[in-house]
Order: sequence, then structure tokens, then C-alpha cells
Amino acid sequence: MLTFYHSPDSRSTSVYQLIEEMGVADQVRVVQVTIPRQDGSGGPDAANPHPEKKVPYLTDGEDFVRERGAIVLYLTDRFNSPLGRGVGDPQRGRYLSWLTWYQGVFEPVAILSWAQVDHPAIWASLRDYDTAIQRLDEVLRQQPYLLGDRFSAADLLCAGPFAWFGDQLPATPPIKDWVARCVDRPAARQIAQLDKQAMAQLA
Ligand SMILES: N[C@@H](CCC(=O)N[C@@H](CS)C(=O)NCC(=O)O)C(=O)O
Repeated sequence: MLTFYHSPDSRSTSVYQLIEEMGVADQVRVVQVTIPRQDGSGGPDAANPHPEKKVPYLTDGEDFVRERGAIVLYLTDRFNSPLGRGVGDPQRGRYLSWLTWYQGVFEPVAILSWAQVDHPAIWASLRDYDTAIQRLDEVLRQQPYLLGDRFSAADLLCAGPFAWFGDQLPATPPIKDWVARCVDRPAARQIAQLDKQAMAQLA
């Protein structure tokens, strides 16, 4: 059985939402683990098999998946979910591109921009935050979601940090509207509520 290692109110929340969105919660065992929190609470959890004790982490029998982009792809493929685009789908390339762009470009440039770190090598390999915003904006100006008219797991992943950081992450009006659409979903609300209860218990 699939086992998903989750800590409430963290990067693993988006994976939890995906599991709920796909309607496969009965097929995934969720193990709640602790992580170190910025307020000094929590800490690494011995029950978490992630090599750095991070979340999310997914195991499937003897196999494992780390990094959200890979976990999202693994889950949508495994459950042949319409939230993903399987092998042979005409949008498979775009789907993989958004997931990998998020992981390999967007999140790094967002962190570097927030930390005010700048270097020509960063521009050469990743470009910068404004360029990343342009990539999202040029698509979302034309269509409601990254792959067209329908919400997908690529939206769930890529909208995550905007929903989390709010105005701390500058964005254009089409991006803000898209984020609002992505969070206004029953699964997002349900998992947010579960996470809230779990955080209250941890406090
Ligand atoms: N690149 C990883 C990042 C995972 C990550 O940093 N998760 C945080 C939670 S928001 C964590 O587990 N932190 C615990 C720690 O750093 O020990 C991903 O996207 O899956």
C-alpha cells in the first residue's frame, strides 16, 4: 500500500489535497510526522523514512518517492487521474514541464529572490523571479488553468506558494485570480480544516 508521510501546514499539505482531489484517500495510508518548525516547536521524526526527515515523502512497497513534483506525477500516473496527463496524452509534455519547472525553477528562484541572493550564474541557469512570473502570466492571461479550461495537478502544485505566502509573493492579476480559483475547491478546504485541527493538537 502507498504510505504518505505528512506534516500539517507544510509543503506536504498540497500532496494531501491531491490525494483528496483524486478521491483515493482510502488507498493511501497517511502517517503524520513532526518536522522542525520556525517557532522552535516540532523536530525530526524517527518515524519518517525521508533521508532528511522532510515531508512530503511517499513509499510504495519497497520503492519511495521524494520531491513534490515527482510525488504528484507518481500519484496521478498511478491512479490514472484526470488531474494528470498520462503517457500518450497530447498534453503530457506540458504537464511534465510545469511539474518540473515548478520544482527545478520556480521554487528555487522564489527562495533566492526572497533571500535577496543574486548572481550571474543564477540568471544563467534559472533566470529570475520576474521571468518566472512572466511564464505563468502569459499562460494564465489566456486560459483559467495551466493546461487549459480544467484544473490539474500542475495547478495544485504551482499555485501552492502563492496561496501560502499571499502578498509576500508578488504576482500579476491573472495569477492572483488563478490562485483564488485553485484554493476555492472542496478538497483544499477539507485538507486545510484537517491540518488546522492537527496543528491545534500539536500545539
Ligand atoms: N524540495 C522538497 C522540499 C521539502 C521540504 O523542504 N519540506 C519541509 C516542510 S515545508 C520540511 O520537511 N522541512 C523539515 C526540515 O527541513 O527538516 C519538496 O518540494 O518536496
